[in-house]
Amino acid sequence: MKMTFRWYGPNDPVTLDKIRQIPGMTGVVTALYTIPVGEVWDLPSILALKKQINDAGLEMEVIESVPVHEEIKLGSEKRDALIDNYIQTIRNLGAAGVKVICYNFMPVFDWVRSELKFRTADGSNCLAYDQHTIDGINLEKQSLSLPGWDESYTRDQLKGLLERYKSVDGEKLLENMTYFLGRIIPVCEECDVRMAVHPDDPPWSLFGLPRIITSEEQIDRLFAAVDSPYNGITLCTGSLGADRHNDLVRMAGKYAKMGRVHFLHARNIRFVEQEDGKLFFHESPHPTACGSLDIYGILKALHDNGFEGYTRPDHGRNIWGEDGKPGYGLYDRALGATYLYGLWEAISKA
Ligand code: DNO
Repeated sequence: MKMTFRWYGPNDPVTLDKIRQIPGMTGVVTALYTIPVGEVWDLPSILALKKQINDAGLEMEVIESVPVHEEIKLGSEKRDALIDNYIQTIRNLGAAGVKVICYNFMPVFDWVRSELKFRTADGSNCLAYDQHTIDGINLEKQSLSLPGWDESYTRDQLKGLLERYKSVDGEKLLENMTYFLGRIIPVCEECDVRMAVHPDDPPWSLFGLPRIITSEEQIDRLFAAVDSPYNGITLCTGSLGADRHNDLVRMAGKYAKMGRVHFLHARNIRFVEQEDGKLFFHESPHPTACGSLDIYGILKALHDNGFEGYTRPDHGRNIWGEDGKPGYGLYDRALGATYLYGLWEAISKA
């Protein structure tokens, strides 16, 4: 397991120097944030970013994300040219020594939370999901945009996109994803770059839009559709774990054994029971005891089944007065990294 840290590029207040001082850190996970979705990432820009990272004593072996254009997800006639661009980006990243590309296939929106600064009992704040608030969102009347997304839309653009997605259900979306992977995976094999799809967060359909990377059954379908070790996943515990039907320990073991887990996003969440039974959870410190997920069990299952991928501590709270980008401040993620590192050492030596 290689420990990495997400870095939002030169404007990230969490600088490379700080990341380097976290024990066990080997590299950062980042992206070229200035290139519009759909365009080719040119080699000189990739190499310049890599140099900046290497000069700080860190590696750049994982990209999160190369976003997939909506026309590809919609399966429109514009998709082939956009997939050609995506392929050229894979080739350029491979030439620069990148090993894993994290991406997602969620229509329109990336991760969704209802609160960015939910105050917990110890005075820290974190991201939370309250089904009541989500149910109250009307996208006809309001727009939705969260920090950390690769794209955001004006109200009119959003309206147009939502309209076009009316003809795309879960089956159609999976078909479009299979088409996309069918074209790119042979290139990944050639360039030795592994694709690691990020599960849908949360893992159910929202605002009438389909979401398909949600469960063991769906991930099995995805793997069968394009059967190559280069077609893998980012095991994001907080995303899949939001659906209590997902047995994360089992999934971690099974997919690690298949050699399909290329990247681990380790995050814990805590479910809070509501009187009316509606879902509420907030993100929690990474250790098992602090949340509802068995982080130890997941790491053990990965270890015992030969996991050799990259890991990063996912979403941290804002603690010690830090006012960081939601989920991506320094302190709590650094604590998470050392916890995960220690857990891995103990499991490996036991
Ligand atoms: C949220 C992240 C996601 C992830 C993308 C991958 O914090 O885990 O935004 O980067 O879904 O494409």
